[in-house]
Amino acid sequence: TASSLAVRPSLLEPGDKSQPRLNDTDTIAKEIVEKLTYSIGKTTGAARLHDWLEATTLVVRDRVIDNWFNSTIETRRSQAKRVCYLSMEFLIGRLLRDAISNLGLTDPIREALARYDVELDLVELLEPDAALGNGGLGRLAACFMESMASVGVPGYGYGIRYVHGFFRQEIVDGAQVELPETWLKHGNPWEFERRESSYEIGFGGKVTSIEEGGRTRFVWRPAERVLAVAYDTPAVGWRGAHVNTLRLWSAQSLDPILLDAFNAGDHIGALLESNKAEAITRVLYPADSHQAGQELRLRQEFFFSSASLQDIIRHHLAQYDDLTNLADKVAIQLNDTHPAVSVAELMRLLVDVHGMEWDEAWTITRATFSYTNHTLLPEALETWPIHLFERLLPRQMQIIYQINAGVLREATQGQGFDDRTISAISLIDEGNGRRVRMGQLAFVGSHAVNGVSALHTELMKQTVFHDLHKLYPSRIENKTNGVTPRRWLHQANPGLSKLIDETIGPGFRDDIDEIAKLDRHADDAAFQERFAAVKREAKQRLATLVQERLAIGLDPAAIFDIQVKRIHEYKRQLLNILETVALYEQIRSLPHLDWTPRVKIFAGKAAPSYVQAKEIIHLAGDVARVVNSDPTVRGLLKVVFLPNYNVSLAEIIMPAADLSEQISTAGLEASGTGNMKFALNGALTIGTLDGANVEMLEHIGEDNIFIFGLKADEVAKMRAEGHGGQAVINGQPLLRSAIDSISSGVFSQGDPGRYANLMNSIRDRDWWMIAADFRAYWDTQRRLDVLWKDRAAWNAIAARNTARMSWFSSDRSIREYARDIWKAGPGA
Ligand code: B1N
Repeated sequence: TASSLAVRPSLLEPGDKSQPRLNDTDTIAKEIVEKLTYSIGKTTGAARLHDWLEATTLVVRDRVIDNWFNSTIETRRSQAKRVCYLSMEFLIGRLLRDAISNLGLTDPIREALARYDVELDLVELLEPDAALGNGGLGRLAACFMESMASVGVPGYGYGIRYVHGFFRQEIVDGAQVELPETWLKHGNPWEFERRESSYEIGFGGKVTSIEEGGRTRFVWRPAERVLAVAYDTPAVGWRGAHVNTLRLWSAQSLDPILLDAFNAGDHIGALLESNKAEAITRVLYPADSHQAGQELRLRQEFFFSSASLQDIIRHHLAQYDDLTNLADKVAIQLNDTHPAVSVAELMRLLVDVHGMEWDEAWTITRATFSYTNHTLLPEALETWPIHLFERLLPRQMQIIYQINAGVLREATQGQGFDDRTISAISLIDEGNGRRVRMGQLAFVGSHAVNGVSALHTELMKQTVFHDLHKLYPSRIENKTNGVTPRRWLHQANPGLSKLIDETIGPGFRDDIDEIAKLDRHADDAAFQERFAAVKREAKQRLATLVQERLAIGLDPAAIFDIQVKRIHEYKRQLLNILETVALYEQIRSLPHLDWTPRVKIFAGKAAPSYVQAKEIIHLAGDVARVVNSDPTVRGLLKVVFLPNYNVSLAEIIMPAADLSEQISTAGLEASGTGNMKFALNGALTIGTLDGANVEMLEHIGEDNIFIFGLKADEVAKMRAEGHGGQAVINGQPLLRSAIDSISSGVFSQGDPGRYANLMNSIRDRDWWMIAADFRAYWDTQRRLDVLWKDRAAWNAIAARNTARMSWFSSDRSIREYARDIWKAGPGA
């Protein structure tokens, strides 16, 4: 049984830790050369840049490992509660700079490499991005890992080690092309395979029952079994004080080859089984806010959920030899419903495998789990056809029925709910060909359910979880998202960090709330100039990148107006493009006016099967080509679509923005986190009252953020009343002309029908309120044009944005989760 296992994963005894290392330049230089020589087999003369990267990484890694052991030993010794963050996605990006910076090694490493004429910045650029996520949800998980380590919460991330992360985007003839990402091609020095931590994961088969001492025991005999093997990556917190573990599961076949088939000469057939097993962790599904309904996706979800739970239970038993105190020692956070099958699987492990009574297991399960909802979009809410679920996970399906019976009993007997309410609460959707509702499962299996911004949490109560909220009125709470200031300020924007150091002292690096002291300097002319100089340097860096990659010249004196995020209709890149076209036409017809020069920058990936999103990318590129090559706009307007948006590109873009576009249809963006990164780096926000924008308005103040457009309740009302776009368009010549130009092929010569569907969708249903919000958006942009001319006023607002964003640190988010939901971490 698990408790008799001799292996205690990653737990060392206190005597095993090594001596602290010296961090002076001489020591570091010596160690780098040693690694180069003995681990890589190169002389300093023969070493290429990638060899220096590897040697440097190994030297940094040694120091990370020292701290990692200390953290692990301390958590075990103090019997501290562990937080397990189960997430299908961790959008990490590069790790070297993060580790160097958090360990305070930037100067000695830079100097040590310089002795060999090697530039640290160039070395860092060679590291591939770990892109094991789609967008905000995955990046949030990565920020949370860093913040848990920085705040001192014993955190364990659990996820999937995808061989191919998020696809690489190329633009070919204006259209998005998806290419496989091969981040592991040259190995990954940050991960450690833990062969001793592997678990069998079953699929399919049959459930039998046996009578045992007056009790029915269910036994699941899966038809297929796959091995989950752990790979651990350390997550270093600020100043390296605490290092947590990200444990990612890789699928392996239990019998890599079928020997019979192999010996019979069927070499291909012999390998089929292993291919099928390993397919589970081959590739990340590239759909953001959209359910991927494939069987393989459900396999992925169960695979990593079951492996993580088996690991958590084994670890717990090794330390406490008792499962009744599981919820006191472990908190498990479900990052959206992707790991929601965990609720059924933990019940199975407790009841079927460890012999616990159902009621006790259910109490422990609820006390252990909590669930974060990240979207209200109906097309993103996960449901699985019963027949598929049952075929793949027959015992978990039985358990879900049993859980459902208990919940519905509570609702009818306890509360006297009517039939409509009961069917809304049920874990089984009887309406659409019988499906399991993963949101309901996660909700009932958790003691706390949270939304990711105040508005989103309120809307959750009113919409998706309206009826469950009536049954469990104290379960839903809000935890507004945050971003880590280490990556998104200190590392991404060293120029600004240095200016802040020099203005208010370095205290903000340990306590981000100190950044509020900048507020006093926002109206100081000398400070404004320095703030603007930092911004200009960042803009110049981005301009250089755009010149190199796209051969488009940008003038850093123009407003850098940036919208970067996944391409989605509700995020309304199309509204931005229409305003761009309208502006273009106005500049051409009224050339004598004093136009404010602007650069419109777009980046983001479309899900491969999302037709409209791909058309929007195509349109952005088409508009860019026409505008940029039109001499009559005289550089007053430039349009750029930067391919392959990822974490590393974001680190260059965030510091370079003057204006941040957060213009989703109100009520649809759960939170947003790019909005926070931009504002922290001194961009002004033009945005709707949506997601965390609402709270940004409260913190930054209404004079320092540019809010426009319909509010969430107005959108809902207009949709219900059957709003259409044509009437609005008829009353707005600028919008009408922009739509007509696009429709008539001005931007797609030779293919005038290219954007017919996109434009007709605005004329007809205007589901995303693009026509409805156009006028307010246009007017707000023109107000910003005027403001730009008053450089002092603009710079003061920009500085106040930086000064007032500390609440949006993911440290604050994590402290709230730790205090209110997990009851873990320092002080718990
Ligand atoms: O999660 C982010 C929020 O800041 C964003 O507003 C929200 O859109 C994003 C299915 C999702 N919601 N749902 C997803 C991702 C992958 C997938 O397969 C849904 N992503 C979000 C962090 O809270």
